[in-house]
Amino acid sequence: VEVAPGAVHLPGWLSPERRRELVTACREWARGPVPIRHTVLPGGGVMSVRSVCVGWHWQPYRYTRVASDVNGLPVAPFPEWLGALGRAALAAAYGDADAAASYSPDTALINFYDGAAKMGLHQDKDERSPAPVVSFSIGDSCVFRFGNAEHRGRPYTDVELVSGDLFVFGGPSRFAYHGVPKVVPGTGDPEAGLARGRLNITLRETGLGT
Ligand code: MD3
Ligand code: FE
Repeated sequence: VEVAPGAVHLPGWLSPERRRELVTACREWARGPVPIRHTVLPGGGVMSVRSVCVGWHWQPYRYTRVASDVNGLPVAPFPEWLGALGRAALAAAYGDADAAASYSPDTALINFYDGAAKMGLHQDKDERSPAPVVSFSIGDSCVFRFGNAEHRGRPYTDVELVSGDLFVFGGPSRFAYHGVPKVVPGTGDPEAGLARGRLNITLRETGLGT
Protein backbone atom coordinates (compact mmCIF):
# COMPACT_ATOMS: atom_id res chain seq x y z
CA VAL A 1 0.00 0.00 0.00
CA GLU A 2 1.56 3.31 -1.08
CA VAL A 3 0.61 5.82 1.63
CA ALA A 4 2.46 8.71 -0.07
CA PRO A 5 5.03 8.86 -2.89
CA GLY A 6 7.91 6.60 -1.82
CA ALA A 7 6.16 5.53 1.43
CA VAL A 8 5.06 1.91 1.20
CA HIS A 9 3.30 -0.07 3.96
CA LEU A 10 3.29 -3.88 3.72
CA PRO A 11 1.19 -5.23 6.61
CA GLY A 12 2.34 -8.56 8.03
CA TRP A 13 5.43 -8.78 5.79
CA LEU A 14 7.61 -10.28 8.54
CA SER A 15 6.95 -13.99 8.99
CA PRO A 16 6.44 -15.26 12.56
CA GLU A 17 9.94 -16.82 12.39
CA ARG A 18 11.51 -13.51 11.31
CA ARG A 19 9.73 -11.70 14.16
CA ARG A 20 11.16 -14.15 16.69
CA GLU A 21 14.62 -13.91 15.17
CA LEU A 22 14.52 -10.09 15.35
CA VAL A 23 13.22 -10.10 18.95
CA THR A 24 16.00 -12.49 19.98
CA ALA A 25 18.65 -10.33 18.30
CA CYS A 26 17.28 -7.14 19.84
CA ARG A 27 17.27 -8.70 23.33
CA GLU A 28 20.93 -9.49 22.92
CA TRP A 29 21.80 -6.00 21.61
CA ALA A 30 19.79 -4.45 24.47
CA ARG A 31 22.24 -6.06 26.94
CA GLY A 32 25.32 -4.51 25.44
CA PRO A 33 28.06 -3.60 24.73
CA VAL A 34 26.00 -0.41 24.89
CA PRO A 35 22.89 -1.10 26.96
CA ILE A 36 19.45 0.04 25.86
CA ARG A 37 18.61 3.35 27.52
CA HIS A 38 16.45 6.46 27.37
CA THR A 39 18.29 8.94 25.12
CA VAL A 40 18.98 12.30 26.75
CA LEU A 41 18.55 15.26 24.41
CA PRO A 42 20.98 18.20 24.38
CA GLY A 43 18.37 20.44 26.04
CA GLY A 44 18.04 17.99 28.94
CA GLY A 45 14.84 16.29 27.78
CA VAL A 46 14.67 12.50 28.09
CA MET A 47 13.02 10.43 25.37
CA SER A 48 10.26 8.11 26.60
CA VAL A 49 11.32 5.33 24.21
CA ARG A 50 14.38 3.23 25.02
CA SER A 51 16.92 2.83 22.22
CA VAL A 52 19.98 0.85 21.23
CA CYS A 53 21.94 0.91 17.97
CA VAL A 54 24.10 -1.44 15.94
CA GLY A 55 26.67 -0.45 13.31
CA TRP A 56 26.67 3.22 14.14
CA HIS A 57 25.43 4.79 17.38
CA TRP A 58 22.90 7.60 17.04
CA GLN A 59 23.24 10.29 19.61
CA PRO A 60 21.30 13.44 19.07
CA TYR A 61 22.10 14.63 16.48
CA ARG A 62 24.94 12.62 14.90
CA TYR A 63 26.27 9.09 14.34
CA THR A 64 29.39 7.86 16.13
CA ARG A 65 31.18 4.52 16.43
CA VAL A 66 31.44 4.73 20.19
CA ALA A 67 28.61 5.60 22.55
CA SER A 68 30.34 8.56 24.18
CA ASP A 69 27.00 9.66 25.67
CA VAL A 70 26.35 6.26 27.34
CA ASN A 71 29.38 4.18 28.34
CA GLY A 72 32.07 5.00 25.79
CA LEU A 73 32.05 1.54 24.20
CA PRO A 74 31.84 0.78 20.46
CA VAL A 75 28.39 -0.44 19.38
CA ALA A 76 27.84 -4.01 18.16
CA PRO A 77 28.65 -4.57 14.48
CA PHE A 78 25.90 -4.41 11.86
CA PRO A 79 25.28 -8.03 10.84
CA GLU A 80 25.28 -9.12 7.21
CA TRP A 81 21.92 -10.94 7.61
CA LEU A 82 20.24 -7.69 8.60
CA GLY A 83 21.46 -5.98 5.43
CA ALA A 84 20.09 -8.88 3.38
CA LEU A 85 16.73 -8.54 5.16
CA GLY A 86 16.74 -4.82 4.32
CA ARG A 87 17.34 -5.57 0.62
CA ALA A 88 14.52 -8.12 0.61
CA ALA A 89 12.22 -5.57 2.27
CA LEU A 90 13.08 -2.90 -0.29
CA ALA A 91 12.52 -5.31 -3.19
CA ALA A 92 9.12 -6.27 -1.75
CA ALA A 93 8.04 -2.68 -1.16
CA TYR A 94 9.12 -1.20 -4.47
CA GLY A 95 9.00 -4.29 -6.68
CA ASP A 96 12.45 -3.38 -7.98
CA ALA A 97 15.07 -6.02 -7.19
CA ASP A 98 17.81 -4.10 -9.05
CA ALA A 99 17.46 -0.95 -6.96
CA ALA A 100 17.25 -3.07 -3.81
CA ALA A 101 20.49 -4.90 -4.64
CA SER A 102 22.56 -1.77 -4.06
CA TYR A 103 20.95 -0.94 -0.71
CA SER A 104 23.58 -1.27 2.00
CA PRO A 105 22.26 -0.13 5.36
CA ASP A 106 25.06 0.26 7.92
CA THR A 107 23.07 1.14 11.04
CA ALA A 108 19.98 -0.17 12.81
CA LEU A 109 18.17 1.92 15.40
CA ILE A 110 16.09 -0.18 17.76
CA ASN A 111 13.33 1.56 19.71
CA PHE A 112 11.37 -0.09 22.52
CA TYR A 113 8.04 1.47 23.55
CA ASP A 114 6.34 0.58 26.82
CA GLY A 115 2.61 1.34 27.03
CA ALA A 116 3.19 5.03 27.74
CA ALA A 117 6.06 5.83 25.36
CA LYS A 118 5.58 8.16 22.41
CA MET A 119 7.69 9.86 19.80
CA GLY A 120 6.95 13.43 18.75
CA LEU A 121 6.84 14.55 15.14
CA HIS A 122 10.36 14.90 13.76
CA GLN A 123 12.45 14.50 10.61
CA ASP A 124 15.41 12.11 10.31
CA LYS A 125 18.14 14.30 8.87
CA ASP A 126 21.32 12.98 10.44
CA GLU A 127 22.06 10.55 7.59
CA ARG A 128 24.13 11.77 4.65
CA SER A 129 22.62 9.27 2.23
CA PRO A 130 19.30 9.69 0.41
CA ALA A 131 18.72 5.90 0.61
CA PRO A 132 15.37 4.75 2.01
CA VAL A 133 14.69 3.92 5.65
CA VAL A 134 13.29 0.42 6.26
CA SER A 135 11.11 0.03 9.39
CA PHE A 136 9.94 -3.19 11.07
CA SER A 137 7.30 -3.20 13.82
CA ILE A 138 6.88 -6.04 16.33
CA GLY A 139 4.63 -6.36 19.40
CA ASP A 140 1.94 -3.90 20.44
CA SER A 141 0.21 -1.89 17.73
CA CYS A 142 0.69 1.85 17.53
CA VAL A 143 -0.66 4.89 15.80
CA PHE A 144 2.00 6.09 13.38
CA ARG A 145 1.62 9.69 12.22
CA PHE A 146 3.01 10.42 8.79
CA GLY A 147 3.25 14.08 7.83
CA ASN A 148 4.82 16.10 5.06
CA ALA A 149 8.36 17.24 4.34
CA GLU A 150 7.56 20.96 4.50
CA HIS A 151 6.69 21.53 8.13
CA ARG A 152 5.66 19.87 11.40
CA GLY A 153 1.93 19.40 11.67
CA ARG A 154 -0.89 19.12 9.20
CA PRO A 155 -1.50 17.69 6.77
CA TYR A 156 -0.71 14.27 8.16
CA THR A 157 -2.09 10.75 7.89
CA ASP A 158 -2.47 8.37 10.83
CA VAL A 159 -1.69 4.72 10.07
CA GLU A 160 -2.00 1.77 12.46
CA LEU A 161 1.21 -0.25 12.61
CA VAL A 162 0.74 -3.85 13.71
CA SER A 163 3.20 -6.58 14.67
CA GLY A 164 4.96 -7.85 11.56
CA ASP A 165 4.44 -4.73 9.46
CA LEU A 166 7.07 -3.37 7.09
CA PHE A 167 7.19 0.31 6.17
CA VAL A 168 9.68 1.77 3.69
CA PHE A 169 10.32 5.51 3.41
CA GLY A 170 12.17 6.60 0.30
CA GLY A 171 12.13 9.23 -2.40
CA PRO A 172 10.02 12.26 -1.50
CA SER A 173 8.94 10.61 1.79
CA ARG A 174 12.47 10.21 3.12
CA PHE A 175 12.46 13.59 4.83
CA ALA A 176 8.81 13.71 5.88
CA TYR A 177 7.92 14.52 9.48
CA HIS A 178 6.71 11.47 11.40
CA GLY A 179 6.04 10.26 14.92
CA VAL A 180 4.25 7.80 17.18
CA PRO A 181 1.49 9.50 19.22
CA LYS A 182 0.48 6.30 21.02
CA VAL A 183 0.89 2.59 21.44
CA VAL A 184 -2.02 0.32 22.31
CA PRO A 185 -1.06 -2.03 25.17
CA GLY A 186 -2.27 -5.61 24.94
CA THR A 187 -2.50 -5.74 21.14
CA GLY A 188 0.82 -7.52 20.65
CA ASP A 189 2.13 -10.81 19.48
CA PRO A 190 3.37 -12.99 22.37
CA GLU A 191 4.28 -15.62 19.74
CA ALA A 192 7.08 -13.30 18.60
CA GLY A 193 8.63 -13.50 22.05
CA LEU A 194 7.59 -10.04 23.21
CA ALA A 195 5.12 -10.24 26.11
CA ARG A 196 4.54 -6.50 26.22
CA GLY A 197 5.50 -3.29 24.50
CA ARG A 198 6.43 -2.40 20.95
CA LEU A 199 9.70 -2.87 19.14
CA ASN A 200 10.60 -0.81 16.08
CA ILE A 201 13.75 -1.53 14.10
CA THR A 202 14.86 0.94 11.42
CA LEU A 203 17.62 0.25 8.92
CA ARG A 204 19.46 3.18 7.40
CA GLU A 205 22.49 4.14 5.35
CA THR A 206 24.45 6.74 7.30
CA GLY A 207 26.52 7.76 4.27
CA LEU A 208 29.55 7.87 6.56
CA GLY A 209 31.53 5.07 4.91
CA THR A 210 33.68 2.64 6.83
C1 MD3 B 1 9.82 8.39 7.77
N1 MD3 B 1 10.94 5.68 14.72
O1 MD3 B 1 13.59 5.96 14.96
S1 MD3 B 1 9.44 4.17 12.44
C2 MD3 B 1 12.99 6.89 14.41
O2 MD3 B 1 8.21 3.65 15.31
C3 MD3 B 1 11.51 6.78 14.29
O3 MD3 B 1 10.03 3.96 16.41
C4 MD3 B 1 9.51 5.51 14.76
O4 MD3 B 1 10.91 7.69 13.82
C5 MD3 B 1 9.24 4.27 15.53
O5 MD3 B 1 13.52 7.88 13.91
C6 MD3 B 1 8.91 5.49 13.42
C7 MD3 B 1 9.02 4.81 10.91
C8 MD3 B 1 9.98 5.80 10.33
C9 MD3 B 1 11.32 5.80 10.60
C10 MD3 B 1 12.18 6.65 9.94
C11 MD3 B 1 11.68 7.53 8.99
C12 MD3 B 1 9.49 6.68 9.42
C13 MD3 B 1 10.32 7.54 8.74
C14 MD3 B 1 12.51 8.38 8.26
C15 MD3 B 1 11.99 9.21 7.31
C16 MD3 B 1 10.64 9.22 7.07
FE1 FE C 1 12.27 9.03 12.82
